[in-house]
Amino acid sequence: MAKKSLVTGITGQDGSYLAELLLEKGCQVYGLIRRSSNEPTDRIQHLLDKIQLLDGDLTDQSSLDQAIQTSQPDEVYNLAAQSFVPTSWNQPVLTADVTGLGVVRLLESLRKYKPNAKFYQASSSEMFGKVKETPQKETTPFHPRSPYGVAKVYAHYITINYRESYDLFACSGICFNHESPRRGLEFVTRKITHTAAQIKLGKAKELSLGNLEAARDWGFAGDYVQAMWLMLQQEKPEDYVIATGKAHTVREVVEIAFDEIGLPWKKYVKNDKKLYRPAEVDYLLGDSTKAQQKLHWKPETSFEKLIRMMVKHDLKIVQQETTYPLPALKE
Ligand code: NAP
Ligand code: F7E
Repeated sequence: MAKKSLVTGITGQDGSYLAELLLEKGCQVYGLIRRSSNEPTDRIQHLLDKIQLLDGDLTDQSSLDQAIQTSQPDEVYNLAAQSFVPTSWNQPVLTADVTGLGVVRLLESLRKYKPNAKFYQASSSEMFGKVKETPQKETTPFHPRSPYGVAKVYAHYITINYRESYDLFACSGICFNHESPRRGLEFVTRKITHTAAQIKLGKAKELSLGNLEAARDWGFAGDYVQAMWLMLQQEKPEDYVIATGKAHTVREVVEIAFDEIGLPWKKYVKNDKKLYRPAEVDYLLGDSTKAQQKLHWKPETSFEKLIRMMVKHDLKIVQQETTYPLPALKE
């Protein structure tokens, strides 16, 4: 019988890639979707006839109970979150409620209605924040620098606690930044590749950015969802760092993107102090040795290939005046 998988955050970047992967694996896929006054399914439009969507919100316990009872999942991937770091300073309580408490609500539903389901939590390298060692691995202490990072630390530890208290198969992937042509336009890589494409096609004049020296360990989302799936295929629930092991600055993203469009970046990029954060995460670099050894996972897509792929997609999208890749452009 086909395995049943429930994905929260299925309308997001990772949710769309994970849904594709689970369908390839022969799973019956359920997705949690929250009510919206417009169409939030752009990224999964090409999958809508193959998956089942269930109404629910991480802030609403009864909807989570209902989703678990209806789907009776073998696996639950919790990808839903208020995931944009700057918003977490403007909406700290909402971020704590969704990104932090939402996880304990979902774990409670599982404990009550499907305790033998396997559970994946989307933990984040933002938990390392002001880093205590470089590179960061599973044992590196946390020092989050934003309300988002703090909420993710709670979510991470409550997942461990439910594993230890109730013997749930609950684990976390501590994922470093991962991007794709489906990345939200507000995140820095996509902001750069999309605006560069607009500049190239005469639809924007400049690109405003904050801290160009911040460095991240950037990988491709399509590679990272493979690791999520692998974690739930193991005998034992454990936490894993998922990263490429290479760090690059925002400036390097800009350089590659403008090289791809063949224009000099210094003429178009403006520095805007309003885009700096109250507390910055300066430099993140992950060590995914454990995932490589135990899951036999490794990243396939280089940083440069990723940024060039995103620019190429954005050039097509800007030309067609749409926001997300059309199904034919899926990557
Ligand atoms: P994303 O594109 O921002 O997607 C977030 C998803 O969460 C969307 O489907 C969104 O639904 C949903 N959501 C938001 N609030 C919700 C609520 N109250 N109830 C139910 N669903 C809600 O994020 P992503 O990049 O795919 O990341 C997936 C997960 O990994 C997130 O938990 C993120 O924090 C974490 N993470 C991401 C990265 C990364 O670099 N991408 C790295 C580490 C960890 P709508 O479409 O309706 O807004
Ligand atoms: O910023 C700098 C900014 O917003 C990266 C989320 O998926 O990954 C993501 O969080 C860096 C920061 O991602 C702009 O100051 C400069 O240092 O793309 P970002 P993030 O904050 O690292 C982690 C792992 C997650 O878990 C999160 O959910 O870029 N930066 N200028 C800028 N950033 C933005 N957004 N916009 C700028 O104009």
